[in-house]
Amino acid sequence: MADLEKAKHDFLTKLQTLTKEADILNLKSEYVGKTGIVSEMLKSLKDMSPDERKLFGPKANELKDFIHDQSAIFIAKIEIEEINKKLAEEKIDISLTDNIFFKSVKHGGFHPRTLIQQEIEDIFLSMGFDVLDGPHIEDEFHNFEALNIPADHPARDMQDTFWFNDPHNPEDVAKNGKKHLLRTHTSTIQVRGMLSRKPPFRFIAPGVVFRCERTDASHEMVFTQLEGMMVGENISVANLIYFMKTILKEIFKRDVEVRLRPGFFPFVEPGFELDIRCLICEGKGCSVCKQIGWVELLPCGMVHPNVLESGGIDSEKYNGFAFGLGLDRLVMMKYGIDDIRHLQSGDLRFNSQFKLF
Ligand code: FA5
Repeated sequence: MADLEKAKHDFLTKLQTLTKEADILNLKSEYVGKTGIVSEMLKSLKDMSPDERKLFGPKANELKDFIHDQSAIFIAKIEIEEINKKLAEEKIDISLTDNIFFKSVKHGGFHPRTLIQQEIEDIFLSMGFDVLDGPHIEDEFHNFEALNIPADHPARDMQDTFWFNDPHNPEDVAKNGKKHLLRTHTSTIQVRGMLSRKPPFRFIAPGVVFRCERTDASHEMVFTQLEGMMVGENISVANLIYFMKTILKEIFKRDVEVRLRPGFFPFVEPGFELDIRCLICEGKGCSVCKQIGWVELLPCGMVHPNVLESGGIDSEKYNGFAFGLGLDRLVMMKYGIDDIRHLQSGDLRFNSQFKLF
């Protein structure tokens, strides 16, 4: 029994001096490993008398368990100390604005298109408009038919369309319904808006659109439009012009030269093209305005009765206006950006020139 007490005392004394997990494991093995001090004592049980064995056996096993437990406790202590040390070393004082962490972090900012879109949304929300969204993948009903552009109508060629493969087989079309495409304009949301509400209503709908076009300084294949629609009783061209002027005044915060000319879109009658005097070259002629000094920005018009009827609206009782703002071009005019492709470039040297959060 005295040997057991001594073994326990020696083990504890040595354990308290150790600071590494590997050393503790070695010590443990020295005592309770295959040929360890306590293990050897247990082996000697067989040579003892039954009375001695009864007394010594449980005590030796108790010591063995004690050594296992103490070793595990000391290893855990070392691990905790290591974690605490690491935490103390890596602690960042976030109240210090000029520490190394803050110096190395570059602050992000909003994309210029987001800035303008948010500004326009705020303007229209303050005038009682809702802001709607719609799917990028559309069918030909929402992109064309409901907008008074039936199949084989030449106006389908005005916007080069990315069609999905599924529809090319006429049997499929007959079975599955309308062909699918990437929406070519946000006017699809006019249809969705009309079908989901009752007049009077007014909404805008910003979003990405897709056209299979060659790109140049003012044309992208993926670009952004902002649709607007107002339907009610006795809405006039004067109302339309008021809202168009309001957007431009609020965005540019100064007078900009615009011209209104007749424009053809099957979904409006009469239809207009609102052009802005090119602010990149001040009208002298450049690659953005194709040397003509004007940029097509905001086509609009009075909603065609056929469109109202497709949207489930009584065209005898109600009328309205719609517009489809070229949001990227507005952003270009506002910030003097001379190539639309900068907007999608993801180049931080470009993006970081705009307002920070
Ligand atoms: C349309 O897309 C009509 N849905 C707009 C409309 C809505 C008219 C409601 C009447 C009533 P358009 O194809 O012209 O029209 O495009 C509208 C605007 O999007 C253009 O004036 C122009 O500013 C912008 N835009 C057109 N094509 C591109 C392009 N490839 N890249 C960048 N902007 C473009």
